[in-house]
Amino acid sequence: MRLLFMGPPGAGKGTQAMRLSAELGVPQISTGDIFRHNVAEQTELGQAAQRFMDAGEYVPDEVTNEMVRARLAEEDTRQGFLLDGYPRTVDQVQTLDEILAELDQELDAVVVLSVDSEELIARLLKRAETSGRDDDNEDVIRHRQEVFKAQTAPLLQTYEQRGIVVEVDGLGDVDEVAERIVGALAAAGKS
Ligand code: B4P
Repeated sequence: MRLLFMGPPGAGKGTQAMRLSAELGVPQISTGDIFRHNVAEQTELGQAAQRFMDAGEYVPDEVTNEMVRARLAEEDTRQGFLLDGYPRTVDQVQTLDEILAELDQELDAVVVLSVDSEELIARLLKRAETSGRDDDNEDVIRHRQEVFKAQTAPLLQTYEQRGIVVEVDGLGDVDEVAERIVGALAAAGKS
């Protein structure tokens, strides 16, 4: 199974991708988590990413694409993967297409989680109480929503045209949303 998880910040991508990857036995590849790990370890990649993340901006495509290319070349992705938070720009969509063509692989589905924006902001403000993330403060949270609307939401059309989008209502408790995702994938003949 090769899946993408897309949706605005706070929609539950990371939360749901972690659960589903354990169920399917394929790795979850979260670009946000990889960046945060590198920031914590103060690697060169982390230094390149940090100021963009702190400002709620996307890390430049060339940095992000190179990181994903290297990750998808690893052996554990042969049987499938779940990409969480990538691609987020037109350039990243093109690069992912190239990477998958080189690997002779295709995406099975793009899971899109939809949640209204006030709920998204409330969730991220709640997470801010404990996360310690520099991008979990109200101004940056609102900016991240704008960046998503401008740069990432339009990409959904590309995948819709390919007929692989599975849209799921992300409102409700985590178990409920997880059940909906499994049900929607099955209904689309993707499991
Ligand atoms: P991410 O780590 O992807 O952060 P995010 O969009 O905020 O989503 P996240 O996965 O954390 O939140 P989730 O919706 O699961 O990106 C962070 C930054 O990294 C970006 O701003 C950018 O700078 C950089 N970056 C990452 N990928 C990039 C790329 N491809 N290109 C360029 N830059 C990139 O959950 C949010 C909260 O909601 C959690 O607290 C969770 O517990 C809660 N929640 C989840 N489901 C819920 C539910 N059903 N009910 C209530 N709460 C719920």
